[in-house]
Amino acid sequence: MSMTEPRLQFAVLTLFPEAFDAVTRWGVTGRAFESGLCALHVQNPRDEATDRHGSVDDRPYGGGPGMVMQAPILSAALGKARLAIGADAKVLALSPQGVKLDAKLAQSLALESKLILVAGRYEGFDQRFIEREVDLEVSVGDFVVSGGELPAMLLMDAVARWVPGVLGHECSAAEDSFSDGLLDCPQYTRPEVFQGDRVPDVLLSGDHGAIADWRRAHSIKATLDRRPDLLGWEEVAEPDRKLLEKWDLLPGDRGRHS
Ligand code: 9D3
Repeated sequence: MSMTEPRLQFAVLTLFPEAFDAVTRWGVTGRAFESGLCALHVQNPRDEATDRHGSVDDRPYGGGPGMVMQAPILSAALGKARLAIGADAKVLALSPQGVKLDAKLAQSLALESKLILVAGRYEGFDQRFIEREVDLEVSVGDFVVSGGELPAMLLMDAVARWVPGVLGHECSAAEDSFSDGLLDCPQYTRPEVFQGDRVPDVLLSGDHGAIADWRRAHSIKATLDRRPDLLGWEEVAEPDRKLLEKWDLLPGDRGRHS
């Protein structure tokens, strides 16, 4: 029996431990956890409650709606998580006030060997817990969800993909969309004709140079149209400009044929 250290050890503080089966049991991430390349320890703050109701939250000082997760409860749960995976772990809290997760942050977190994620419910965490224990607060975007669990799972997935060996041979994380700053190009598979719509001829041509050009042109076109913020270009420079021209994709160009 070969027992080897996981390359990336996660712990998560959550009131909903079973929710994390979504990451550890299914698909690409499921394989990473089931193979032992990644590992997850779940720690339920409910276990640290001291009253007979199992309370982990209380009303905010100063008044206002909602409840706040209590620092002593979170601290005790974090202590147990540190015992489980190691005191040198980096501690991340999932929070709408955090820095926004992107490919660059996910890639840098994948360089760590131990990460503790704090997923909250209610309105948030006692600030003293954040200041004493949390290294970084992370948001997953400018929209509200009902708790930190889905954001924590999203982060685990995005980070695990950067761990060598997690992706099969299909492709590397570095080849993915966003890593090269471009959206994916359109893709097609059989059948060649679907309800009268044909697959673009170039993709059937066997001309790998032309195919690579077509794909890059369409990636640039999609990014210009939908996510110009990803490009940081004012305009398309050569030789990409020639590619777009070749496939009639220049912006504002209604095409030579119309
Ligand atoms: C910003 C909304 N808050 C204003 C009163 C209340 C609130 C709503 C939902 C506070 C926390 C939450 C739960 N959300 C998260 O824990 C969370 C989150 C999110 O809602 N959006 C984006 N990223 C994240 S990371 C954690």
